[in-house]
Amino acid sequence: MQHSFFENPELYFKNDIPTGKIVWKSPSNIALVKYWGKRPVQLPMNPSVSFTLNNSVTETAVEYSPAKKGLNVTFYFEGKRNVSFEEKTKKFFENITNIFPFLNQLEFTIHSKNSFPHSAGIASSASGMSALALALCSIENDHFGTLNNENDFFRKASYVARLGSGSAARSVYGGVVIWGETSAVPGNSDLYGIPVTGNVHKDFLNYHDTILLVDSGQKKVSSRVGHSLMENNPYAKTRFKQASENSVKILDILKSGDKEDFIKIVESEALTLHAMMMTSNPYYLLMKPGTLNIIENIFEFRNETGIPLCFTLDAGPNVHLLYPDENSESVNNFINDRLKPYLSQNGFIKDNVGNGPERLI
Ligand code: 2P0
Repeated sequence: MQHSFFENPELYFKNDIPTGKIVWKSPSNIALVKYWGKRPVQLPMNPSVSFTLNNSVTETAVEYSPAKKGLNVTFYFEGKRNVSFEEKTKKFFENITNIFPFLNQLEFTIHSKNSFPHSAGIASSASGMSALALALCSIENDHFGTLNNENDFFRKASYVARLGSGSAARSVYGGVVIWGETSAVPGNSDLYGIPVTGNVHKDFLNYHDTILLVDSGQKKVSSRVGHSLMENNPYAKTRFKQASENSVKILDILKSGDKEDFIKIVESEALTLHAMMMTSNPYYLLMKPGTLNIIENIFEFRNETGIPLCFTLDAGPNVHLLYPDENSESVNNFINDRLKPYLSQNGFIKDNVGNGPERLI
């Protein structure tokens, strides 16, 4: 599918300009194989594969009405006017008027809220941008009827979400999602994510992700800067090749249900992401002592019990614990008995693989 599918110059109101309200709830996701490094415009240097989460969601209400003085956005986050989100969203909308020409005819009031704390280290750009992209696709379909086919609807939502934030391309579907070209999966693309849940073993479809909040401080480095550091990272080429191979491997593993092989890829991906940050110029150390203490404890727990608990990391110090549903009691006890000293006052967030976004209004 080409860019032209997504850009339809006919999508503008020829007569009356409507008023309406659309609400979407969209989840965050956690990458098993990481996207780190991109090229213009928001295209990944390698494929990535993720679990969509269930409880960590953004709910976004988009109210639209005829514009008095051209495209305009007023943005409320958690009930308060947020000028920074407002400017970011307006700029984003201005950048995608070729995709949705009707944006120029509307003004927007947006109310958005997250189910998780702002600085929890959960990818709020993934849930936030996917909710927004879904709302824009709903405006298109409600008034032009051009996205009645469900595949077309979500594919376009993923394409648009990607332009807002790369990882958001993966949040428009539930279960397991791949974003980025690999010859191993027919139909996938750098332009949008596609769901691969139909080929996933049932044990992985109700996997748990408990997010341990080691540090709730500000991010040390933005995703934008993090991705750009890969442009001069001496190991970049090898890393992109490895991630492509790991994407193919993880899809096979997810299909077979092999937890030992799952652990090897997922933990290696997390550590490699951090290794990329450590070997960039300038270099960043995003783990905290608590992060390493938790990882050591996971290794010990796994050796002692044989329970296939593993970890992954985002570009920060918090630790995602991934484990099967049947081990949730043992892992809960492990967190309470051994990991509490390394957690910040926010503790942890219990989540699991979810079914994807939902339109509420
Ligand atoms: C991922 N991360 O695959 C990787 C792993 C964080 C670590 O994608 O610049 O917010 O908006 O495209 O998606 C975080 O970066 O970056 C991210 P942009 P994004 O989930």
